[in-house]
Amino acid sequence: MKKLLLFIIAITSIYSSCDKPIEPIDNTSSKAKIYINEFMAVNSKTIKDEANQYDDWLELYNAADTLVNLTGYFLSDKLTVTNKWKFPTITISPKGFLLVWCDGDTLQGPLHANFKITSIGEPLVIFTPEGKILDSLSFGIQYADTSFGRFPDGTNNWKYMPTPTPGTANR
Ligand SMILES: [Ca+2]
Ligand SMILES: [Ca+2]
Repeated sequence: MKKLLLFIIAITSIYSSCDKPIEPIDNTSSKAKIYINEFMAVNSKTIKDEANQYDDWLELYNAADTLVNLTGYFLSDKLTVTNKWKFPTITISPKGFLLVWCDGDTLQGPLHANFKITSIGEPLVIFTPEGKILDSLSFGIQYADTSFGRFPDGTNNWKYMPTPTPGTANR
């Protein structure tokens, strides 16, 4: 009986030590609060990428209080294609923003996706490495140099934004 009790105590302590987080990186799909927060499908004069081009872009927002590791996650413009563009090795800080160029110019830098955002509307999706949807939206017609975004950041309230804020809080 005593041996059994000791065994149970040993097992319990092993399990509880496994539960302790090693570092504050939250990349489990159930806990991660990463949102497609703002995007622009027709950029003619708003912001240039590293190659001096006015290209489509989207902004991600981490609504959580923990750093999130996006390595191995995917962005897609099709609900049926879970592995369209793979994020590079990258994290997004608590309450932080991340700008991804959607220009098809994958050789221009690590944050250039292999698809563009159509101005007539389509889905945009973040997939987990396991192919589960982390965030998605479907949008309608988009207008030049007006972004479409959540306000306040990370909420379900979407609006056209005549004053785009790529990489910073929406307004
Ligand atoms: Ca480009
Ligand atoms: Ca923004």
